[in-house]
This record gives sequence, C-alpha cells and structure tokens, in this order.
Amino acid sequence: MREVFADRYGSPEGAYLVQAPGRVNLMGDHIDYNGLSVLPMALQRHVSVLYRERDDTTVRIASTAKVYPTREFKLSRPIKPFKAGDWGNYAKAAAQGLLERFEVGRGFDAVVHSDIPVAAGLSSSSALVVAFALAVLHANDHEEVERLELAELLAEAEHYVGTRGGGMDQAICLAARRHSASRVDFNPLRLTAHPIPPEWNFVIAFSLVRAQKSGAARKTYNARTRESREALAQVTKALGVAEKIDSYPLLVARRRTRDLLKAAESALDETLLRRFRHVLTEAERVRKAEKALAAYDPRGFGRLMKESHESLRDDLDVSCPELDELVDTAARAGATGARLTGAGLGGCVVALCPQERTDKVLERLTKRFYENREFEGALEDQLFVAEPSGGAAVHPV
Ligand code: NG1
Repeated sequence: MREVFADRYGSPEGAYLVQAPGRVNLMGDHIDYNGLSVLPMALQRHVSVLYRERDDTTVRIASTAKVYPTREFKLSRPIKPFKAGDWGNYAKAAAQGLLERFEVGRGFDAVVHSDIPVAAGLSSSSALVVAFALAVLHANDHEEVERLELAELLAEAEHYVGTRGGGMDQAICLAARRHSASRVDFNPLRLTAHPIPPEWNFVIAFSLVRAQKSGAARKTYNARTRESREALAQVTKALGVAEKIDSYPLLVARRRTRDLLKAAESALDETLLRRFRHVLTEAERVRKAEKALAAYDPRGFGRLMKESHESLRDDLDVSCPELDELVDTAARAGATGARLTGAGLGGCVVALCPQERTDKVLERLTKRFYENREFEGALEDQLFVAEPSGGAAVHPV
C-alpha cells in the first residue's frame, strides 16, 4: 500500500490506516432486511484504506489490485454515481450518506487493499463502505460519531449501489468484539456479544462462485426482499391484523411460528409460502443458536446450521451445487454442522468443527473440492479458519 501510495501521491507521511473487517454470519441469513435478529462475527480479514487528507474536497482512490482503476470525485452534493458495478460507487455511497448528515468538506488521497475474497458473502462491500466512511469522518475531525448511529446511517447509504440490503454487515463491521459473535437486533440497532468457545473452530470455504451483488445476484437478492414483504402483507391481511402488525418482529412476537405457518398455507401461493417459512424458521434458529452458543452446545448449534442450509437451499432457493457440495463434504469429514453464509448464490460456507476434527475437515475439503478446480490466489484465501475479530479502527502510520 505504501508503494502504491508513494507512486501515486508522494510520501505517505502523515497518513492514517483504516481497517474494516469482513464478517461471517453464523445464523440468520436473508432476515436482517426484515428487521429480524442475526448472529454474525467479524473476521481477521480486512479492507484497509491508507489515506492522507487534502486541502480541498477531492477524493482520489487507487487500489493495490490492478483490476480496480483509480477513481476521483468531489465531496459535494449530489454525488452522481459512476456506472453500475463500478467499485468507486462504494466510496461514493459512504460520502453521499455522510454529506447528508455532517459537515464533511475535506477530501483525501487513498490507497485501498483488501484480503477479503470479493463477492464471496463475507461482506467485502460493506467493509469498503465502512472503511471509506471512517476515512471521511476522521479526515473531517468527526471522531465523535457513535458507532451504532454510523452503522445505521451506512446501511441506508449502501443502498446507493442498488442493493436493498439489511443492516447486519455495517453493524458487525463497526461494533464487533474480539473472540465473540454478536446477536444484532434492529430498530433500534443493538449488539449483544457472546464469546466463541476456544475449542469451536469455524472453517470458511469459498465455493469459487462469485455472487456479484452489483450484477445478476442483485436481482435475486432484491426479489427475496420483495417476496418476504409481500408474504408478510398477505398473511397479516388473511389474519385480519394488517393494520396492527406491519413487521416480522411484531408478527413473531405476537403469534406462534406453528400457527403462522398454518395460516400461511391457505393465504400464500407455493413460492411465497416457502419464502415465508424460511423467514420464520430462520428467526427461530437464531434464537436457538444464541442459546446453544451461550450453553457451549456445539451439537445443538451444528444441527441448526444444517437446518438453516436446507432452508436457504429449498425454501429460499439461494444455494448452488458448489455450496451444497462444500456443506456435504464438510459434514462427511466430521464438521458438526455447515451452512452457506451471507446472501448465497455463490460465496462461502461456514462449518463448525471441533478442534480435533478441524484438520481433517480442511484436508478433505482441499482434496475433494479445491484440488480439482482452478482458482486465483492461494488456497489459504479460499479456505481458512475464522478468527472472531474486533470492529473497524483507524491507526496513525
Ligand atoms: P452479503 O453476503 O455480503 O452479500 C447481504 C446483505 C446483508 C444480508 C445478507 C444475507 C448487504 C450489504 N448485505 O450480505 O445485509 O441480508 O446478504 O443474510 O446488502
């Protein structure tokens, strides 16, 4: 990063380094955008931004990866997006969101580097938005902004790139605790940390299928948000409570899952029924998984992971053959449970492995999955053990 910086902008003296972690979601996928709680943890992999402030409003960003060309824009409203899919839009998303709330007129020169696999369901996009946002705030002497307030603002701001996502990624990226996973609740946003037992290993394996959120996967993702909202509207209408119950959290607080599924059977068509069932059962699995984690019950946790994967595959239709193969291979090699993580349609799986079986799982995945396939970069970038890490931070260099 220093080399690229020196090459583009001169000496990095006086520069700062922002590091924003990727995340793995352990339970609760495709429900955060319905306001339901989820259970992610931050990873030891980061988007890093080395930046030095300027005297004007210009923001210049370069990447250590050659595929991402240098981008430049000004911190003044409105910020017109680059064309769809352009990586510079993540920086613009952060800037536009912050401009609406704060006085931020000082730009910077920056170099970005990431060791989070891109489009792999590990939230590299939100890490990028968070890293830029912290750079903008820090360059403009706004360090007082509260983490959860910022997370809520950035969840909204990221919609600038076109995906109507939930708020899980920005929250865990900004407010994660080391050695812990966190239950994230929404409206208002809150995090409750739970230590990960040291003998539980979460293995992450990339399917090598990229789910480009700015491309085709976006359509499916946005369709799932729409379908789940539609299902809610139809069920509450059929129950005659549409005026009083207008959200999933209210619905699951007032009625039992079993009763709701029964009502949904006659109210919804086959597709919406499956979407609705995923949302309700996944919300329940988050509650149970949190208990299993607090009780140090790996078997219980693993069973829930298995059920969650089946639900994401069969009810939500967001798995793919490679993800199913990874889940299956990990389970056969002795993982206690495995599931796809994040938005799906490619990306990664996460497998819970007891310490004594972790090497076997890693070895079997290498042999059965990665040895037959071509991929860019090292094997350790596709397959690694997660280290539950802390939230994003700014350091002087
Ligand atoms: P990933 O897996 O990073 O594409 C997306 C959403 C999350 C959440 C998950 C599915 C964004 C920024 N992230 O994450 O909010 O809905 O899918 O659980 O849209």
